[in-house]
Amino acid sequence: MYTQALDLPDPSTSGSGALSAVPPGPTADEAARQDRFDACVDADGKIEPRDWMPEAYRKTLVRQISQHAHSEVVGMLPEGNWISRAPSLKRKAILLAKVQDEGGHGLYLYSAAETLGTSRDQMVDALHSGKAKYSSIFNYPTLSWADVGVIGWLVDGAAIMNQIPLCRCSYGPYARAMIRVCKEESFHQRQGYEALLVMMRGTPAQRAMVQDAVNRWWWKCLAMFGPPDTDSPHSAQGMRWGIKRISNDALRQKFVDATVPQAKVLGVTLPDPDLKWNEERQQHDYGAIDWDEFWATVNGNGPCNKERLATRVKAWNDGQWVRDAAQAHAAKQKARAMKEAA
Ligand code: FAQ
Repeated sequence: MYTQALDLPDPSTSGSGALSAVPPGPTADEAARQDRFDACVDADGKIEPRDWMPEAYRKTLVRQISQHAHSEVVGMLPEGNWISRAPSLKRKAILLAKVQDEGGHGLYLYSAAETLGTSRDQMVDALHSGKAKYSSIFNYPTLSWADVGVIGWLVDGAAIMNQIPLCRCSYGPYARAMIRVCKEESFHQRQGYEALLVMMRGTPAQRAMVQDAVNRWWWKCLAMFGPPDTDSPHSAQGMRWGIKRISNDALRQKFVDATVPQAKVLGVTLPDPDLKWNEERQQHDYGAIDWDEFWATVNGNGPCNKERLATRVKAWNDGQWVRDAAQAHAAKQKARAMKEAA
């Protein structure tokens, strides 16, 4: 009855529907495809849409790229709020161009994600139903004109720091989209910094407005890089696959080190009493980030989450007639072309 014998019949091969205790190993073909994929990633090559890739790699990319696309699209809202109140025609033209660029980034990124087999409609549905994430940073209000400058300087600055390494991402369409995105983000960062320099040369009230905006945005920008490496479930695998090139904490540190001298030139104080140069590390030390607040915001309970999502859903519903008209036009053209070809 109780036996250690090795000659019992294998239930996976004997009898229909029998379960195997051990899942079948990869076939020789599957193993060879995996080896080719690993070798390409190890050699810093590019994986293209028609190449074989592990399902988990595909899933990770769709998650990250679609979240990134949603961030660009939702990210139009906080600054869009100031287009009609820009202080001059020049600032209005710059802001309009910047906000349009962000919309364009969203579109490149949705297209990159579509090459992985997920449709734009599926991604938009996931955003509107609250299943898909977008960057925490866009759930805070823009209270004054200085917020627009600070978003350019700090939010776009943080975005560039995170996105430059993505130009070397192992997935070709994402990497190529990021090259153009980074060039445009660089203009965004400069226009924000320049707008703040002008305000800092202005009246005491303008200077106070800039400092207040910096105080409100600084910590949120540090959190934008994602949880500490020790609490980041996707980092190790993302780095192994060459999707992520630099860890969340390392990017955050680079951002702090790059921003401190810029704040000095601008004449603002970064709101962190623990921020100081560490001679030994040759980097700045900085204070503790409020991760409870970050997670509350990521999980839908930040100050503007509900408003942002409601605005996007309304814009989508209001635009239904445009999509219907475009589809009717395309169907008419197709029918005409078929008639002519017949
Ligand atoms: N907000 O294990 P990790 C911009 C989530 S574009 C919300 O570290 P991963 C341009 C993360 O998704 C800004 N959620 O994850 C602009 C994951 O959740 P899940 C957007 C966050 O993927 C400027 C969980 O936490 N940029 O600003 C955030 O390895 C001005 C665990 O995290 C991108 O999306 C966050 N901040 O690393 C537009 C860049 N951080 O999926 C308009 C591409 C983490 O398990 C105006 N994305 N989470 O449910 C990335 O580089 C990565 O996805 C990270 C996260 C670094 C964001």
